[in-house]
Amino acid sequence: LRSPTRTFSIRAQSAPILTQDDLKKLAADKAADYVKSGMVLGLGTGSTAAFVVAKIGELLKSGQLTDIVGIPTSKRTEEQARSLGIPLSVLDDHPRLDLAIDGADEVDPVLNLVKGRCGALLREKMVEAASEKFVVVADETKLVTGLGGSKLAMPVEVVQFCWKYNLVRLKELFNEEGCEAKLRLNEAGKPYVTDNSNYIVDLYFENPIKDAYAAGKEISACEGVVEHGLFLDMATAVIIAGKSGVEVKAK
Ligand code: ABF
Repeated sequence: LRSPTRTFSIRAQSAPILTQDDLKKLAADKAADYVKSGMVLGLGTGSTAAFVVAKIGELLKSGQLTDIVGIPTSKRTEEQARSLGIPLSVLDDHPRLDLAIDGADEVDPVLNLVKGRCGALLREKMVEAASEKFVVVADETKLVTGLGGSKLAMPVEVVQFCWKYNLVRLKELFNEEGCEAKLRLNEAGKPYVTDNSNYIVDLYFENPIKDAYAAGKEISACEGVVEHGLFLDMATAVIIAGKSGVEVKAK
């Protein structure tokens, strides 16, 4: 077992009916406490991370934050941040970040994650691995007892060349977990193409992945796999917003 996590709770003062977006925004607002003037900051992708980017934009506009440099994890986030006037750069110019804040698709009890359902896993992993601290923002629906346990997609970014060959190999790696593998399609029914011009194979597990560390290594060893959505030992803290308040789980 990995090291136990510490948990801090902040109780909601009253009990209003909160939507999932309200919960995401609560987590995002709490994450903004970690952001300090002068930081080089990784900007995540997805609906929860978008609330964080919006909050940073607000704080910059009001002068409560200054001298921030944002490193976006997708073209979508880059556009949002640019529209809010957040100064931006790239890893090539800022290879060490102070902090990255991003959402997740699954969070397990030791703060390992599945990420990438929004398609930005490669840039997210590069930016978050380069950050001194990586804070995850999520609502309570993302909590799982084991990765792959939500029965939703665990994405793998693959090169377009012979993608079907890799889809079959990936599925075969997880026969024991009862794995289905599907090429991700866009709204027009064509293959979804990532910001890096690759495809995504989504893996669906009948049962949680038995050994996520071994799984990550096996997936990465397939030639033509660019990156996978298992983010292991990367999060320093996870902010979870639930109906009863906001909880911070830290390593
Ligand atoms: C990103 O956004 C991802 O890695 C993950 O796929 C997703 C979570 O999206 P949301 O916050 O919209 O649920 O952080």
